[in-house]
Amino acid sequence: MEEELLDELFATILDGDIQSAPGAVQAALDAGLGPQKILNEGMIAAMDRVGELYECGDYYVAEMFTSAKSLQAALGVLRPHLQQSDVQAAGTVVIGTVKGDMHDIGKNLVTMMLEGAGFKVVDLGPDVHPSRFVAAVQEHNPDIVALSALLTTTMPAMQTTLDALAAAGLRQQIKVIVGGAPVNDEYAEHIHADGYAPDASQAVALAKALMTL
Ligand code: B1M
Repeated sequence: MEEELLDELFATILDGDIQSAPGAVQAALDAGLGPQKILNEGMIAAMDRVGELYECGDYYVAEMFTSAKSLQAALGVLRPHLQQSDVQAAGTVVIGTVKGDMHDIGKNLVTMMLEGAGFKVVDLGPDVHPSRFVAAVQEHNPDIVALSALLTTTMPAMQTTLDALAAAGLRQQIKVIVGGAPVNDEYAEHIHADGYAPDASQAVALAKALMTL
């Protein structure tokens, strides 16, 4: 039964079925499946499959796009279940996907989980120029800046963003954390970021840990 519901959700996302994806999440929730299981096994697993199909030429950008839309529609239903509402404001985070990179689903998930953990999050969206990160730090005085990148070609924009923050004299007052599929610990160290998180829940754990330093 659980497997069937997860398979159904997986299929709605794989097929880019924007109409049915929210209902498939609701059905899984109604059957008592945990939100984290629904997210990981029904939704993120489907997007990974979409990536594989794109890589081998079975899917084009259009299919990737409708799958992304259906995942976003499904997330709308899951969002309140991923968030715990009874937590204190834990700090302020400015988040964005770096310049040149339009992928925002992972970043949106990180935002959602940080908000759920009580952080105030200023979400700058995708394709954020380093100067916009600088302006946002000046305006919002955050504790943490979180950078997302999904393309190997946009990873260097993380470095450029860190350089821009340093040039503006802001680097010492914030912690910068990075994430996204091609990013890893080694890269974070290489660009002198303050931390790397492989997924949204570890991004929350990292942000919380940095707040205690
Ligand atoms: Co794109 N795309 N895409 N795409 N796309 C990838 C990333 C790719 C791996 C597909 C593939 O070839 N297998 C590939 C990149 C290859 C590479 O660089 N090595 C790729 C490509 C090539 C492209 C284009 C260049 C295609 C083209 O036009 N020829 C183009 C680039 C556009 C641009 O950005 N300039 C492009 C476009 C698109 C769409 C617009 C169609 C769409 C994005 C829609 C959107 O985001 N609104 C899209 C999609 C959907 C994907 C895949 C299929 C799925 C990405 C996703 O949403 N995953 C992706 C393949 C894949 O990743 N399996 C692919 C689900 C999401 C929950 O996971 O984003 O990894 P993820 O986020 C995770 C973690 O990474 C982490 O936590 C999240 C939750 O656990 N995390 C953070 C993310 N950010 C974090 C920040 C943090 C911490 C953790 O801060 C501290």
